[in-house]
Amino acid sequence: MGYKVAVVGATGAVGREMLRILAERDFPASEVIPLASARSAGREVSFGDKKVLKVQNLETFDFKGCDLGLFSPGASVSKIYAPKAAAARCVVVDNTSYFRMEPGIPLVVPEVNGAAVEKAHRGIIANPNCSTAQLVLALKPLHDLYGIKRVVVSTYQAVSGAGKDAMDELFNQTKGSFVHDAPLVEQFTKQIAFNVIPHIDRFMEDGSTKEEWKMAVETRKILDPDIKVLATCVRVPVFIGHSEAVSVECARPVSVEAAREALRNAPGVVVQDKHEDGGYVTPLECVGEDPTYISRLRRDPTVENGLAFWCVSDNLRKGAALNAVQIAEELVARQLLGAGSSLWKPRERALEPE
Ligand code: A2P
Ligand code: 11C
Repeated sequence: MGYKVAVVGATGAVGREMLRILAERDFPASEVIPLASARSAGREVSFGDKKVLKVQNLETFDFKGCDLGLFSPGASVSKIYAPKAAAARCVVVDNTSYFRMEPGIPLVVPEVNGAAVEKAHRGIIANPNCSTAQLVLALKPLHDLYGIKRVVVSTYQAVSGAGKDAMDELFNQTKGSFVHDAPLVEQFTKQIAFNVIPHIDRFMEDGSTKEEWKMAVETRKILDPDIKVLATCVRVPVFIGHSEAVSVECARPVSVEAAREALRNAPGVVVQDKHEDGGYVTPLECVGEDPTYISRLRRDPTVENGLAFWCVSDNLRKGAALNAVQIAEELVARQLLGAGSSLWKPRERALEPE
């Protein structure tokens, strides 16, 4: 039995990774259809090592007969096409921010709240922001152990989070600097090469940015509505791999050793934390890797019951494409994918308590 899978945004940084991961994990697909804008129709993209697929135009594509749509074409595009796909009974896993905070749309990191896929009455499941996905993976075992009350996190986010054009901008500015070219600034608000920019996504009324807001509200939706989160999100001149310096304040007394053990046993998490030169993970080392790496775990002595750590993950994988494919695998495991799926009995399911 195989599923017909559409990958929307297949020529983008995340879409290409979705194709790679579907092939790598041998997802039970009978057919994979890459979709992008009319600009890319007819272009070829790789699917695994051996296959090449022709990109089709999303605008004219009919989702009827598709079982699964993995979407990463930007929020304004998902807004229009994800509901169209779901109306054709194609379950959408959407990587954009558009549906995440809507009631009735599950926001899922399978290792943390996989069962939430059962509540996808509307046929759309949201994938969290990349910086949230790796954070909640690390927070979950600590929350189970000690009850997290408050999180303070500073991020160091790779340019690939902003897409393929942003990666080109870092490359061109870096290259250009050696021949004294004036930097072309289009994708970011300032030069990103040899710089850091404390601004991701648009500004909110309270002076925070939408990226910082997303980290707070998404963490609460996935993990616990009572956790307070203060985030400062910063773009750094790294191509792939988001890093986060995290401090948590817990309700109960903490032990660094017990926290380390809980993180070691947590799915999707790897602890690499030697107190010596190089005994920690940097973003360059996590590229192409699935886990979220934890290093520099220690007590935060400035608050009662405080812990601090460093957390790194491939933002295109766990932060986006891998998590989306894992959600699809969760649907398969729960027999929620395919024409006969009970996901398409909305009336009965809508009556179930949330
Ligand atoms: P295209 O390459 O045809 O523009 P990234 O996040 O790396 O910038 O990638 C965005 C992805 O979303 C690309 O695959 C891009 O396709 C796709 N995309 C952008 N706008 C549209 C649209 N209007 N319709 C379909 N796909 C789109
Ligand atoms: C970035 N985290 O690094 C963003 C990218 O809400 O899906 C993902 C934006 C989102 O720029």
